[in-house]
Amino acid sequence: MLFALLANALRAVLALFGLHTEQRTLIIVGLDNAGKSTLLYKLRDGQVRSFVPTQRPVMEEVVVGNVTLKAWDLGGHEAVRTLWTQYELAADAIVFMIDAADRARLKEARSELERTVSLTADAGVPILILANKQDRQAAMRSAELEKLLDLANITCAESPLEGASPRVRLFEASLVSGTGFMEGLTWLVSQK
Ligand code: G3D
Ligand code: MG
Repeated sequence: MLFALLANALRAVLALFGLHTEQRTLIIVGLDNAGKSTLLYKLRDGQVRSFVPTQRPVMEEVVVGNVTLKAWDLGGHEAVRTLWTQYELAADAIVFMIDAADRARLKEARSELERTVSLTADAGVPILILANKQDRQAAMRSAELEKLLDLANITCAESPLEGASPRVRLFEASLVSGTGFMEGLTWLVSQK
């Protein structure tokens, strides 16, 4: 019930995002297991599902109104890196998902984030970092994550003018308990 309500609200946010254009593309990237597929299908039909890892495709696509959502697993897939680079460059907005409870892979996530931020700097694509799985006790909160991800440094070359919104922002979220991602996505789609 809660998921259905949230999914409806999120779809309304996406509808606003695609309101004045024929087509907008939102890319969801991050390491595998961060929660991208969960977000994708939650947006599509308001349900949280389980996924069998061996059936996990490299790229998944869902269309909500005028907005196409594409999810990519980053890391490891060197062979398809050129392809997802093209998608990131063509995106209107990017969600970078992190499993906030997975300290062991934070360094790997950081290097993918750094690559994504620098790749999209010229195009000025807004990036929402979703620090997912905040329902888990081990989850790192935003202050710690921003420090460990070295967010200030990653984005230092593009400090916004005073009062302007930064291009990259981190929000705490839990897809399981339904917190945070609504605020994050609302911020993201209001950037362009
Ligand atoms: P991916 O598409 O980024 O690889 P998935 O990630 O969406 O397949 O999610 C990976 C696992 O994390 C799934 O568990 C999913 O249910 C779980 N997950 C997603 N969001 C949250 C969250 O907010 N909190 C918690 N605790 N778990 C979450 P399984 O067990 O199906 O592998
Ligand atoms: Mg997936």
